[in-house]
Amino acid sequence: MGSVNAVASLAVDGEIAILSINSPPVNALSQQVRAGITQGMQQAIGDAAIKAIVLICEGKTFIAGADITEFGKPPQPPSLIDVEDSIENSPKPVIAAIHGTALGGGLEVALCCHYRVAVPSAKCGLPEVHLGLLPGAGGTQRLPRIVGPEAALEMVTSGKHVDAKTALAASLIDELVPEGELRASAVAFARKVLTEKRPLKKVRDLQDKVVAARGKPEIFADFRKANARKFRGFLAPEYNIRCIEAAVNLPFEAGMEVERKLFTELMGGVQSAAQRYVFFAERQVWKIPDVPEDTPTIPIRKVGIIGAGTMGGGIAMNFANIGLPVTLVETKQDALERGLGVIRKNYERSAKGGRFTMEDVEKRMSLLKGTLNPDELADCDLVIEAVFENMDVKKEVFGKLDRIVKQGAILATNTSALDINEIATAVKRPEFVIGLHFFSPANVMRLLEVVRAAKTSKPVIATSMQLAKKIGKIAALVGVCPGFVGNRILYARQVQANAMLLEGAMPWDVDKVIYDFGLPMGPFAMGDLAGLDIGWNKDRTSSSTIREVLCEKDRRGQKTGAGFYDYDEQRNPRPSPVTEQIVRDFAAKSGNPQRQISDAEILERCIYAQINEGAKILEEGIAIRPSDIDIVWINGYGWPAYRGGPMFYADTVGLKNVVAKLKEYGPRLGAEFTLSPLLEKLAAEGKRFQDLK
Ligand code: 3H9
Repeated sequence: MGSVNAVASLAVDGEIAILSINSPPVNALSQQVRAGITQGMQQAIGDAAIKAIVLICEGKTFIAGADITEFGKPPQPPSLIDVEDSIENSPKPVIAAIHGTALGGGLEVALCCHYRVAVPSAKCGLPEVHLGLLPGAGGTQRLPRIVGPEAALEMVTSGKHVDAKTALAASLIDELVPEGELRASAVAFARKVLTEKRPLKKVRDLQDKVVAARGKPEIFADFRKANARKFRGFLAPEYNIRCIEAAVNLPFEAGMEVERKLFTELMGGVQSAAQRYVFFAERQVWKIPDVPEDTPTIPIRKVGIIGAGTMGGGIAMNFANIGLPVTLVETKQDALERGLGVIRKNYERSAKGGRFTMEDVEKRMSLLKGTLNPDELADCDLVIEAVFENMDVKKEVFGKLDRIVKQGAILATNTSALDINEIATAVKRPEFVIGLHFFSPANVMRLLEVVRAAKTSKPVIATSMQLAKKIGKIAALVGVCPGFVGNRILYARQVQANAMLLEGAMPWDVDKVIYDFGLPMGPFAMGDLAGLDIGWNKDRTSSSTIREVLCEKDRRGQKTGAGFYDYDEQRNPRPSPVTEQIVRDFAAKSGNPQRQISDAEILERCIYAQINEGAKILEEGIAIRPSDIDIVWINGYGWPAYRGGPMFYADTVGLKNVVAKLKEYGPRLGAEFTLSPLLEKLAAEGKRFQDLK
């Protein structure tokens, strides 16, 4: 025995063969891995001295799934099903030895083994749904047979990883073995199977749990109903549910047929293509061409935050969550107390929801120190300013920080709009100035725009990206421009949405189209949520826009019970006759001919204007790559992952079609609108954004 192929090897321990896979980074089931397993199985089965086989992986994880990079390419034998057959039909018991993560095809392979052991830190999951897929190698048929249809429904539609203890309780694994002793323990387990003459247990033959659910369609109906909002627009969750239904109602082979058919359909569809693209985009986004991975970073042991309002407080929570001490500075005692009170309430709500214990609440609160004295920021390694959005105020704060905070510390601003290059002129160390644009609520939203100013140093960028990862954010590095990437593109949409109100559309007409496209809400509902009075000044208001008039009537959004919409006690929106009249008055004054605007026009003008702005952002080098823009819009604005982000969506529509439509709408797009030369060029060349390398 010895090496089977480049990624698989066989070792022998007495009468036990150990088939070991070593294919970094995650032992994905590439053609070589599949071949390695089938050949290794053949060898072990063919050797009369071998009585049982342990399947184990080297490196940081058990098999983490099919090799996603092979999707869409012609299939190479052996298939994953062949691999599974070689294991499941083995006349000798096969034991999966799991560490790290057994995911997707990896767990499906493990489910074909006769027994499974795992270390306590291991996790199991079927995350295919995140790729717009379903487990296509028997996972939907075997999992419910072992854990029951309810638990299976939850696992396949959420894609969540289950920890080893839970997996043991659900019979998904047979035994927990000590950390660091997986191989020896798995061999010992195999010996036990032999000495106790345990049967070759095949999950596919288990019947009890699926039979018990037969004739109970309410299991599925209730599940669909309970998750309707979460699954809205996505195909894969529904297809996963249908497969579990098939597992309950059909014999194994017939269920496999259903799985195969639905898997093939999903794999060929645009949703899965989009979600697979997002998978890689989420990993690309961390890679910065001129800031290599080995760039030195600045140790961050203590964080300072100026401003304990909604933003500052939310930002502070991120750091306390990972055990970093935070000093929060306010100008007034009551504002400080209010800020800390809100943080405590948020934490307590999470504790009540079962996310962590009350003890954790106290631990986190004890890391937060409030003060009115900015001198206490002196020894912080990172200070984030989250004060009022005003250039003079920000510059004054930075000037002060420059005098107070130790050399070598990062000075960050949470501005969402202001020119960070100008802010950096207020300090003598502009290379330490960076933008950390958190999205509200900052303790919840996953996106962080890391804004690189002209003089920001590479270690400051590398540290910010690393820290973002530590606090569980997804960070996109962007450059300085008004609104950066996210809000600049949002603004481009808003211009079109506002214009259409003057041409005959109502706010709810526009919002409905955007909602139906898959975003959580349209531009006007979003305005109501954020507050229409952001940037509004009651002393200088001049009834010059619909929004101003709404504010003047104290319709300042959800918080006042009315904005573009009227809201009931539960904050459910209703189209408002007051708004309708205001819109009609403005439309009449505009002199525009009023017309019925089609849903297609609403969608195209809103979304194509965004795409055009995204192209300009790329031209100007504000974003590194199109997929970074998509990451911003998926994680900061709820763009549906099944449409892959605005730039990916543009590729699916065809850039030629996008340009043609923008030209067709012409003057309607407004005086401010200009077509992006990059977009026009790519369209003329028949290329996609994805072709930009
Ligand atoms: C499936 O199994 C379908 C079957 O049901 C049916 C088939 C018929 N393939 O995430 P990381 C790369 S679908 C190829 O940064 P971590 C990744 O791109 C699959 N490549 O590490 C990255 O490359 P790079 C179901 C993969 O430690 C590198 O590995 N399985 C795959 O933070 C490191 O990744 C899944 O969906 C793959 N399957 O997290 C699991 N996975 O360095 C997907 C990763 O060049 N994977 N890469 O950027 C994960 O969730 C995480 O990677 C994991 C490790 C938790 C395993």
